[in-house]
Amino acid sequence: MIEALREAVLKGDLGVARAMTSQALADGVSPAKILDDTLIAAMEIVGEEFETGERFIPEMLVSAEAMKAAMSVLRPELAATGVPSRGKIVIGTVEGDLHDIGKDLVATMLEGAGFEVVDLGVEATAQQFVDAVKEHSPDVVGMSALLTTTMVFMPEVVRALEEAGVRSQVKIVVGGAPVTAEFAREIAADGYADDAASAVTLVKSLISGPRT
Ligand code: B1M
Repeated sequence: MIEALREAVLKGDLGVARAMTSQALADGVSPAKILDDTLIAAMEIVGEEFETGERFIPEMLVSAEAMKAAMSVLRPELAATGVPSRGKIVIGTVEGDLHDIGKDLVATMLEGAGFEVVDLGVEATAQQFVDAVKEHSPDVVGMSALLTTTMVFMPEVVRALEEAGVRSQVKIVVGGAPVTAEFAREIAADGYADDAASAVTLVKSLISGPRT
């Protein structure tokens, strides 16, 4: 089952990916195992094949769509319902960056942990982050970047929040494959998370703990 689902994502077969995810859940496979051992594992392979020239953008895209199809089945299992709000987070993938699977996963896990999430989608500009902070008064701003060429927009968002006079009202959390804890410190973010589960732990600790 796990192998077949991974294959479906690799081949970009949306229908099979959706059906296999439902079947795996019905068979009692945990949502975390489906996510880590099949979906994320498949995207790792997709990335490696892209790097070695075995796969091109359209094939990378169909795999991403298949992962999203599987996620549409998995999402309700990952997100708990009826949990009172623990806080609010504005999240987005930064300017110039179209990668949203990881950001969506972080958003889903945060929702599952009881946070209210305002999702700015992809290619969110610094101004959009500022406007969203003014409009929604979140506790946390989360930025995702998957490209070395777009992570440079993260400090721009930090600067824009400072210039708009709202930086001190929020904690800033960053993540995404090329982002590191060191980079987060350099740009004066409040924290970095490696994956969706640690993003939830980080956000919880930032909201309950004192501002550093
Ligand atoms: Co792109 N791509 N891509 N791509 N793509 C990567 C990122 C790449 C590493 C592939 C490779 O070369 N091996 C490479 C980046 C190289 C670099 O800069 N270092 C790359 C490239 C080069 C590109 C293009 C430039 C290709 C081109 O056009 N020549 C182009 C850029 C487009 C753009 O954004 N402007 C491009 C396009 C695309 C597609 C559109 C085809 C598609 C994205 C579809 C979509 O997202 N809707 C795509 C895909 C699918 C990938 C790979 C294969 C998979 C990404 C993914 O979804 N991973 C990726 C290779 C790889 O990552 N192995 C690759 C699964 C996801 C669950 O993980 O997003 O890392 P991830 O999220 C994790 C953590 O990072 C973390 O938690 C998540 C869950 O665990 N996290 C956070 C993420 N955000 C967080 C925020 C947080 C905290 C944690 O706090 C707020």
